[in-house]
Amino acid sequence: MSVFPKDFLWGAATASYQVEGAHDADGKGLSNWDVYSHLPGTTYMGTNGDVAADHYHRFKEDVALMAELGMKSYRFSVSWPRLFPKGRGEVNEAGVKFYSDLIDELLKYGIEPMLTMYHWDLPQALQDEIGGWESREIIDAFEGYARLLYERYGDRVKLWATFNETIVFTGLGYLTGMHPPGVKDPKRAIQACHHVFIAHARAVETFRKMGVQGQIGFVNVLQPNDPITNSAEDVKACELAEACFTHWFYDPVLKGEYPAELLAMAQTALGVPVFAPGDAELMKNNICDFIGVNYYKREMIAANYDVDGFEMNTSGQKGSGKELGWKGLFKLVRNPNGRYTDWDWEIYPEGLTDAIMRINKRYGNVPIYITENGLGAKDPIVNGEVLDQPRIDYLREHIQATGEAIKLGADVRGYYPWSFIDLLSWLNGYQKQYGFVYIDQENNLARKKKLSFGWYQKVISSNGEEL
Ligand code: BGP
Repeated sequence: MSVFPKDFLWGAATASYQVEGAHDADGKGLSNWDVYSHLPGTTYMGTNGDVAADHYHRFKEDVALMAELGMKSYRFSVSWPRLFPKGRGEVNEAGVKFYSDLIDELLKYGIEPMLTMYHWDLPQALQDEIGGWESREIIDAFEGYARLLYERYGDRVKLWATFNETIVFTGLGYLTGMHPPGVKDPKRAIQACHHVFIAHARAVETFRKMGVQGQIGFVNVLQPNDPITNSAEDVKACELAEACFTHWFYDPVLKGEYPAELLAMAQTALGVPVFAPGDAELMKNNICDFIGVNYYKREMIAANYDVDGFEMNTSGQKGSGKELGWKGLFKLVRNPNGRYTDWDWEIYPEGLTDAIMRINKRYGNVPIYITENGLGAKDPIVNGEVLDQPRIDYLREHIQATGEAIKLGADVRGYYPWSFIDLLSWLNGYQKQYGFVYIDQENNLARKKKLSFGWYQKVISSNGEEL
């Protein structure tokens, strides 16, 4: 018998900027990514999401493929500037209609929509006019956006996630400078991140006040950190990494507060986050209904006496990734015994069981959805067929790892591989593929099912028994 519950949501995920294209169609405003990706030197070979998979124009064809795959649920995100071209104020009805039609199309096939409100594409107007996430004004703007989503889609969408991977868009946006707005300042990063938690709490509060039927959660990446040796220094460095990367992002939404020790450290050293009156109560009173976990890899951690910097492998040249970290605190190092992808991400399925069980241990038996998991690879094409066997192997092992956590008692309710279709990888271009469906860039973006498509179809129809 399958370890997966009868109503387990087998799904797949995408995000607006990475899949939709149509970046200026039908009254959409520009997002921060529309602007940033056009600046020289920001992305791999200057790739951008202007056209992407053109899902905006082809969503019916794509949803038909989802239905053929047997998907029970589809996780997508809404582009805020498609609905509010300036981030607030005037609503773009054509944008509202696009997601309304998408939701109807999904429901027509019995596919449960999971809607992510913010997967990194901020209206550029909010960056220019108020300073984006650094301004408290954004909290009201986000709440207004959330309210519109509840009003227009609340009758049909039952699964809601406010934010995707806050660590990435605030960390890369304000600390390492690799995402928009390209700032490198820990103090500004921590305060921007605080505004995200408050915007989240406000959106949850409004959701409940408006009586929207369904569940609302938050999506985080989880990279379990393990010390590279058992030495006291490495273990201590690893505990700090776990607090910074994991507890800082999960505690506020699942416990309604920051981890106390780290909060004291940040406030003493940098004077942030600054709380406004009411912030602490708002966080405390608006704990999530569920948590979405994105899992790709784990990180090995060592004490750090030398490395200060963040150079990533964005080319897919295996081994070109460098050690990265903060001098004096910790660094991320390579596991000499590990299996790695071409982008130097460790393939470690047991880490997914660990990730789930670490959440279970710290926060109790909270409902969990695996909202992303997948292998980025340059897929081989043989006689016109996309033979992505490594993806099948990766997903099989990770589905098994999810099953292990369920056996251990975790309440995992769904699994959404990243990604349904090939799409733009933010910094790595189109050559880092994740999809079950291939996009032929040479042939008018024609869709083609990969080997993994037929495989995942069986996984779903057997409720995870046939792997
Ligand atoms: C997550 C993001 C996704 C997706 C994925 C793969 O962090 O939520 O949007 O991009 O990672 O990452 P990448 O595209 O960098 O390989």
